[in-house]
Amino acid sequence: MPSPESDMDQLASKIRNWALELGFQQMGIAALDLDQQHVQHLDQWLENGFHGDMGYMETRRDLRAEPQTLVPGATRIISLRMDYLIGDTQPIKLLKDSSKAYLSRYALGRDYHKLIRKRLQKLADKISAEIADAHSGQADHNYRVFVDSAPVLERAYANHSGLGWIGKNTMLLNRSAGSWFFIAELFTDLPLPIDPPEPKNHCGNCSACLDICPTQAFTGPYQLDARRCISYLTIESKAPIPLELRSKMGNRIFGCDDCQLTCPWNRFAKHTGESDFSPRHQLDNIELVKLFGWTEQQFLKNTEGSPIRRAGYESWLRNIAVALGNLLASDAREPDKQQAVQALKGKQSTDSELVREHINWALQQYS
Ligand code: B12
Ligand code: SF4
Repeated sequence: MPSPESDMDQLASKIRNWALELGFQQMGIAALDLDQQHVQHLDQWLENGFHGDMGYMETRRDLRAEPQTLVPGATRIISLRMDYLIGDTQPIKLLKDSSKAYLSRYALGRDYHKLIRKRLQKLADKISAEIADAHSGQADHNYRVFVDSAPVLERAYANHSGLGWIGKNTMLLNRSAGSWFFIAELFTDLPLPIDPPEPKNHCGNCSACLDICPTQAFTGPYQLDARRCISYLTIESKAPIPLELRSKMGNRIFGCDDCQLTCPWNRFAKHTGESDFSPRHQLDNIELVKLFGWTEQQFLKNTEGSPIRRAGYESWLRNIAVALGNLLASDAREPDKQQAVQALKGKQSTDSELVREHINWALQQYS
């Protein structure tokens, strides 16, 4: 008779195989206890006000710090990662072309929340079926699946479960996959064997990510002031974009990848095999004026099932107006500038005061 311990070993290796079959690239298991260094890091971050208007980071602090309260009875976290980088996009070239829009590589295709949640559920179902088989249909496990939006310190757990180390840019980095991947997890009460945590930080003396950040959002290694991060400014914040940061945003209209693009470990990043992450509506190579021309109905239609929806139409126009202002201040071709001026003027009478103000700022950049 196999011991309960070896049952769990066998189950863990089955879970690993199922995870790969379901399109995850790696899986690791950690105990639920959180290294208090992570909690201290979070508390310091909140105390510094680095979360800006992301009130949920503050109000749900306790759930993040005490995950036992999130899923009563759970003792393990199965952490998973899924690559999302698309092969044939040319991010660096795009960032240099001020007439085109740059959107974060993660946001070009289908919303990962939906895709990953479904896969996690399938993984949980397989585990349930396996346990039911082993116990003549009598047993089940208490679990919950999460990706991104739950109050879970995902990078901390991914680090605990051996998926990588936390880099100076605060990304989870993996020696054979860089950082172009999402993280997700399954909380469970099954006493699965724990994997060794990533033992080392491999950033060394490199500070490429800290140096390249267009808005100097890092106050030091491992310290990100989100209020200056273009990802926060273009996706999370509903406020006017601070004047002193606008010219630094270039053509980045939804998120930012600079601190990943520059990371040497991303030479080892693998391209995703998920066709759902393929770019929609030519978002990987499209003129700013075309996107600015979308009506609200077009925006809602074109962003159905896409992470871009999160920003909302008003922020979308605000962000593109800034990028068009930067185009007008650049050495772009005169016809491109004329098109930008026309596009901006065409929306100058919008009801949104926020958008109007950004349009007026953009037009002032034309000299
Ligand atoms: C809020 C948030 C943001 C905010 C704040 C980012 C931040 N660095 O905190 C904003 C909007 C700016 C943002 C931007 C981005 N995000 Co974001 N974001 C989150 C979210 C929802 C919470 C992150 C969090 O808890 N922040 C609080 C601070 C304190 O945490 P932290 O900096 O990560 O530090 C923690 C640990 O890393 C650790 N730590 C950090 N440094 C050190 C050093 C030492 C010595 C120790 C011991 C511990 C330690 O302590 C902290 C507590 O665990 C997570 C999803 C989730 N539920 O976790 C996604 C998440 C982190 N984001 C993700 C992504 C992809 C991005 C972007 C690349 C998107 C884009 N292209 O625009 C950028 C990257 C910017 C960056 N350099 O971080 C992925 C990251 C995947 C990965 N490989 O790491 C996540 C995990 C979502 C997911 N499920 O895949 N994000
Ligand atoms: S995502 Fe861009 S703006 Fe944000 S920290 Fe990284 S390089 Fe800076």
